Amino acid sequence: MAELTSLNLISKAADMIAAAGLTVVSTGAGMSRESGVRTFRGEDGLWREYKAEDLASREGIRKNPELVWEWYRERLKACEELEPHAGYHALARIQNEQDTLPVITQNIDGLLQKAGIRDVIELHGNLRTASCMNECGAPNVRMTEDLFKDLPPRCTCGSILRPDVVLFGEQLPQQALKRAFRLADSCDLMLVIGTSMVVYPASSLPLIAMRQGAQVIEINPEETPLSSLDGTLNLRGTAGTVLPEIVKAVFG
Ligand code: BJW
Ligand code: ZN
Repeated sequence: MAELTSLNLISKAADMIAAAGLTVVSTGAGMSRESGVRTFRGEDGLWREYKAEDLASREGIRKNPELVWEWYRERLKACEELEPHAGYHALARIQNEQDTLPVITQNIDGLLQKAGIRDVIELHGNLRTASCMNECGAPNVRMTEDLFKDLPPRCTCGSILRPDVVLFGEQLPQQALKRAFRLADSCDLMLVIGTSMVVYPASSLPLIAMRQGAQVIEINPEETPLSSLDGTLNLRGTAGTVLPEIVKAVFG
């Protein structure tokens, strides 16, 4: 019976995707879990070992730049070695079949792009470049192995470099954020995949979508603050299993 229910939910989600004019995807760390990227919160989350404010804040970098850079070095190395899982390929298929499928992401791991997905809107930056903590105007530096020879890496002006990711208390890249808000405000359907929905402003996107009448599908093995809202279709499973099932139901 449980299986039947979940099959019905998949076929409902498939119908919604097939019928929607503009579908927008919003992903969080859980999207990459099955590729081997650790999430932040939850059972094996990164914040269990490290305090968020010690690593993902300007103050953290200033206080302990070596620790923060060690952490980003490990994560960069992991991201370079990892491959997108079946859920990523399923998203790429939807995008190819439907032509338009903007994907808003809080992730910095580059796996969407690695899966060939176009039109990725990175809300929390990326691991491709680093820049001067003191914003001296020197150009951004590519994050290659060379950068990690002597930690912490420094700008030509002598200040510490920081990865071009969005730390707590920092503004998100304004163009990306504007586009994400516009998409939330104009989409017919939003797929929200693998985010705990606790970090603002990304967490407000499905609420904006709902408020203007869009439908919302959540794909997450755990409940989030979004799950209990009227109008959310909850698919309790992992991105790597649920997305391929949906794609099979829509396109065969
Ligand atoms: C699976 C799965 C599988 C597992 N398949 N799913 C008080 C109240 C409200 C807001 C604030 C407040 N005080 C401060 C704020 C603002 C703050 C904020 O929201 N804080 C909250 C924590 C309270 N936000 C900011 O500061 C943002 N800037 C901003 O708002 O500017 C204006 C402003 C400034 C100052 C004051 C007020 C406003 C910036 C946020 C930057 C976040 N940065 C990080 C680090 C990025 C770089 C890096 O990666 O190193 O972004 S923190 C971290 O959390 C990272 C993530 O992108 C982000 C979100 O996490 P996510 O993706 O949701 O992951 P998890 O781990 O939380 O959840 C994983 C989910 O996956 C779970 O639900 C699992 O169940 C699920 N899952 N396996 C599908 N296989
Ligand atoms: Zn500098």
